Amino acid sequence: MNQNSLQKKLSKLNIGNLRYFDSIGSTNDEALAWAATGARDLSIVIADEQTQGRGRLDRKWFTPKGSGLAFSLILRPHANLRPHLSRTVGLAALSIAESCSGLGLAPRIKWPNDILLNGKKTAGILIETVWSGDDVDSLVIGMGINVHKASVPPAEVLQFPATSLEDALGKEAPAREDVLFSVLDAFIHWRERMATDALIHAWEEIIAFRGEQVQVQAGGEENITGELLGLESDGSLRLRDAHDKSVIIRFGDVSLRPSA
Ligand code: BT5
Repeated sequence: MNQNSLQKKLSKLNIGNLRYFDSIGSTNDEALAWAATGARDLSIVIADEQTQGRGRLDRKWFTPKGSGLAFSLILRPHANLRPHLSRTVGLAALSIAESCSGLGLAPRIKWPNDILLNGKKTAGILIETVWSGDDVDSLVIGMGINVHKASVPPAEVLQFPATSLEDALGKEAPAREDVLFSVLDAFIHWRERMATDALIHAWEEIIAFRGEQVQVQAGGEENITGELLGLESDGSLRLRDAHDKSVIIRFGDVSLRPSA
């Protein structure tokens, strides 16, 4: 993977500019700085290795050399998409999921930002915002995808089991450039439909643990528990609690509720 091979591979897609790094701290940091100085819509920062890759809440994201995909996409939302920006994580998750489906795999989206294969995390998404006063100037959508086996961190550093495309396929994974192409292709397709119900339906259709009892760590002291019903039109999660009441959750980490 290098600047030339990537540019050639992506030349058929309507993207902005591309910056490739052999090694970087975090592609999101580079993309945030670039967005703040006027990067074009759909510009991409991509790296072979990240030394300070980040997840949400400053958790670590591992991207060892030569094995995974780590990139950040800069989104400059048109006025018509601004009311729907809370759907961005679904747009990104669906794009990765569709790329996995295209390989014959059966992905699930663990709300809000994890893509699972065989119940294990294969990809994560981190969205950060560049503000202009009170308005969103641009969004940076960081995506980390485990492609080859070597991209999967050791089990002892993880709270949730992880896998790679190669593990899930049980054979050699496609080249990382090819995976990137199919994710971006799906992203461009779904961005056109970001304001439609179709996006929410497609996202909800592959949501993990639907109809099951889950617990959500949403930042408070107590976990929220209930049956996972589906999504609201803004992408929030809807549960039914033990008192048969609907509970709407905007941020958190979902897991299956351990049986008593
Ligand atoms: C995420 O956060 O899953 C968001 C990951 C986003 C990574 C991309 S890579 C390109 C861009 N540049 C960045 O610096 N970041 C973005 P969260 O849901 O908070 O999950 C983080 C947790 O996932 C960690 O605490 C680990 O337990 C686990 N983890 C770390 N690396 C992993 C990997 N390669 N595969 C699976 N799980 C991993």
